[in-house]
Amino acid sequence: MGGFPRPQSEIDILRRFVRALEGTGAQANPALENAKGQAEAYLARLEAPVRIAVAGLSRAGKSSLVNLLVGEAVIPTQPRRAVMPAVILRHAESYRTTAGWWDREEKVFDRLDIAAAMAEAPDIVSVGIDCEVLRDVWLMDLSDLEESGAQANALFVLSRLADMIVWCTNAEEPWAEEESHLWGLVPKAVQRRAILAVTHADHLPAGTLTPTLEQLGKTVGAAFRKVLPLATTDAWRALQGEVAKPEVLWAASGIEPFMLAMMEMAIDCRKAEIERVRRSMAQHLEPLLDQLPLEQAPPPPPVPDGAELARAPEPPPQSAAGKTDEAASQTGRASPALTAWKARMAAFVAALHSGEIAEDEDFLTAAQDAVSDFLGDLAAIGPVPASDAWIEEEFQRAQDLLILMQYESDEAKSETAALLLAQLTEGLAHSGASA
Ligand SMILES: Nc1nc2c(ncn2[C@@H]2O[C@H](COP(=O)(O)OP(=O)(O)OP(=O)(O)O)[C@@H](O)[C@H]2O)c(=O)[nH]1
Ligand SMILES: [Mg+2]
Repeated sequence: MGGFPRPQSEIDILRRFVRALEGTGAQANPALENAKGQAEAYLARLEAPVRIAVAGLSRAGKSSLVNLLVGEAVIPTQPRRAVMPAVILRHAESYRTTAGWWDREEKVFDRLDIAAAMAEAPDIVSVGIDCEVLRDVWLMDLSDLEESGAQANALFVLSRLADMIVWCTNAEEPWAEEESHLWGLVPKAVQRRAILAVTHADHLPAGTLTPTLEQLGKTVGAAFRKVLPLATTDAWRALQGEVAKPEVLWAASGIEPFMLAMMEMAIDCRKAEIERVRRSMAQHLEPLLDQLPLEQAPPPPPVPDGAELARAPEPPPQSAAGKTDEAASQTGRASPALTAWKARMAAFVAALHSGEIAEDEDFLTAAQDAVSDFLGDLAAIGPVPASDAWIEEEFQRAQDLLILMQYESDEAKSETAALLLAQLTEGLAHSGASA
């Protein structure tokens, strides 16, 4: 599997870069000030753990799996009456539970106390525990995805926080109809990195596990990197030494191949993120290093492939609103982002004409897909100049809005969504983006 990648040299370069900028009159130079903000954002990305969402139908075994992975019964697994917001497990030196909201300050308890946090009716709960694995990954237990009252919140967490997903399906009724529907709501960017955990494998009668897995492989296997059986409660009992031969039960539980696959995928996520940051550093920060009176010259950022270096230098930052179509056309060609978005919009319009999009809900879903697919296109286009950073932010915001709109009783959802798409199109066309 290899160790979890730690891009220490990039982190050192960025820290020195930020320190050097703090000590100069960089504030007077908008390009340097901008670069400092970008270096800080890169640092945050390089130092952040990979965020793994654990989702699935109610009682599928999500919390049991998360508890097993940290080796501690942190999240309750009894049936409950109240809906449960997303619970994020992350590393902390000592126990700490936080009730969080999207729009107000969080409330912190200096102990492990999910019940106390829940009593505050938060949008999200975060639990800090001193567990080694959480230094590299966050585990996010998403409950009640199928509950209308909690779904928007869970999808919001998925779209804003998750890097990858473990979907739990119960082996006794694998991939129920409702799961297909819920899976369809998961943002595409998250769906791309997914493992299917087939829980309660120990409940299947002898001889039925293999055909169940084969069937799942045929039907939904293509959507997942791996489809792996799990007997989570057996692994838990083995871990607690509650059985005569814990090692035998542990080995049969499937937890080791699962952990391996999960960490391999997390490592892939981390490597891809490091690569993106490296390319951006080479493109945006390297030219600025010369301008800095660094006491100790940092080594140049790692050089990616030749194509990246051959790119034109970043144009000076300019406001997105100030440019005209004319200005954009003066660049000689449409930006890759605009081209990608136009293609998405053309497909959207074609679906409208063909009658594929017939209802309000279809329109909204298609609009969400267009925006989410475009965000994927943007990621594939690669690093963008700092002046184009607004594109991703703007489309992320639009994605959030479209997700939340599903749960509003707005009569004119399609019109609102159409207006939003039009605004995005106009923004891109008029910006003269070079990305
Ligand atoms: N036999 C068996 N029981 C399991 C397994 N995984 C979970 N369970 C049991 O299934 C029940 C539900 O598990 P949870 O972990 O609470 O499931 P959840 O998906 O978090 O449920 P909600 O939060 O209520 O949606 C509990 O009684 C667990 O002990 C498994 O692999 N095998
Ligand atoms: Mg649970």
